[in-house]
Amino acid sequence: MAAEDRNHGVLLGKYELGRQLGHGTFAKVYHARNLQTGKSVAMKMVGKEKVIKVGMTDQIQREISVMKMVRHPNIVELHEVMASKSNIYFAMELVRGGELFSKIEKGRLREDVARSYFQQLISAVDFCHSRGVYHRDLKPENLLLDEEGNLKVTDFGLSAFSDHLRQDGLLHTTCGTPAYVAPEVIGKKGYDGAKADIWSCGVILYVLLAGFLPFRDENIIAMYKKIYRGDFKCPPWFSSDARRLITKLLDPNPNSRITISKVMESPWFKKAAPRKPKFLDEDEFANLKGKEGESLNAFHIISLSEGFDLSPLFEEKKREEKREIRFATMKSAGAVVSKLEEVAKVGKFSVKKSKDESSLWLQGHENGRKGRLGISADIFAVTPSFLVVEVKKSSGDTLEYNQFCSKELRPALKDIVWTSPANLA
Ligand code: ISQ
Repeated sequence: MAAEDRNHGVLLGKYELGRQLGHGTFAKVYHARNLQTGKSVAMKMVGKEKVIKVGMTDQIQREISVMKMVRHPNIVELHEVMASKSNIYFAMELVRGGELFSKIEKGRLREDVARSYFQQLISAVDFCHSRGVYHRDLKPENLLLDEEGNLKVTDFGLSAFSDHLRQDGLLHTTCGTPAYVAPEVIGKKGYDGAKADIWSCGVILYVLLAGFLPFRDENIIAMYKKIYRGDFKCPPWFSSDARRLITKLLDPNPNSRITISKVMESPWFKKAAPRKPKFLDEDEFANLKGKEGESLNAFHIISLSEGFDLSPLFEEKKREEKREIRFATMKSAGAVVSKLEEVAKVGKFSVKKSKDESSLWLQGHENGRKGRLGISADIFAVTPSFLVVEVKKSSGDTLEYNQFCSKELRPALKDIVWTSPANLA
């Protein structure tokens, strides 16, 4: 960091600089705090002398100004760009979940998980391309995760400061390989930024699904040759839809390479996400337990749930008093949803689901004593394989609700309710 830009650790009179978050060959990223707003940012610093691509083209300048104006949930926001005599500074949204690729270090991703990240990546890329902004250097380091696990692409429109192509005409990459770079980008001055981004998305998708790169060779020249020829093989675990899509993305001819809109229409991309249960956050844990301040673990939840003690399911007296059914299950969220849908069909209820399918609303078709009966069900994941389901009356008559519970719901739930081994003994 150039000393003249700082005064008592305060950058350009505005940002208090903190620890370094990361660095590439040409850029360093620091944690920084805006002293006027108190907000934390990620401050990317690029030494001017290192940016050999001097005389930024109008195109790049325009792209940077576009990036300062746009917002997208999967794009790291660019708050402002500043410059001193020797450095350029980019104040960006701080993303706290680390790099996506740290997940792959632990092994390849399941196809549905990879799809979710790829859909977010394509959404970000499509958004920028539609505004005339290209990345040109999509690679693992540019794919971050926020605290909720959402993908955030960084450095869109900042290709003038990217590591791979400099004015000396040589290819520079952070890890010394051109692994993510489209064949037409290597050694060529003019190329279509949109097409190059789509290629890189193809490499990224391959890596997510395989856990390794599509073009691998210890010899860098041999690797270039593979990239030029589009010479790769899909591992046997790739589905045929995934293979088809990757083959279209990794087409070495940019003119015949698939377009973003066609990617979005592809069967692999469009496949619906599996049903995802809610994970309990701290407040929900506290609410479920009903006692603030007391720590709650899986055993508390189990003991709270009716699954632990099946008597509420069968004892007439308790059943009538209770308006809420809570049970534990080791079945998948999908199996719970299917079971509830089945019960709804028998009881002539219509069903609405939240987008993530962790909540269901059942509504009776007929007007009862107090209007239509409404029932809500929420699925919570205590662990990925251990769920707690809460079923409650949301509208209508309690007696009608209790009758529905005893005649239809409870008998149907018997198949999926988890019973503690202690209860079975
Ligand atoms: C935002 N948050 C954390 C790290 C980052 C690295 C590079 C660019 C933006 C970032």
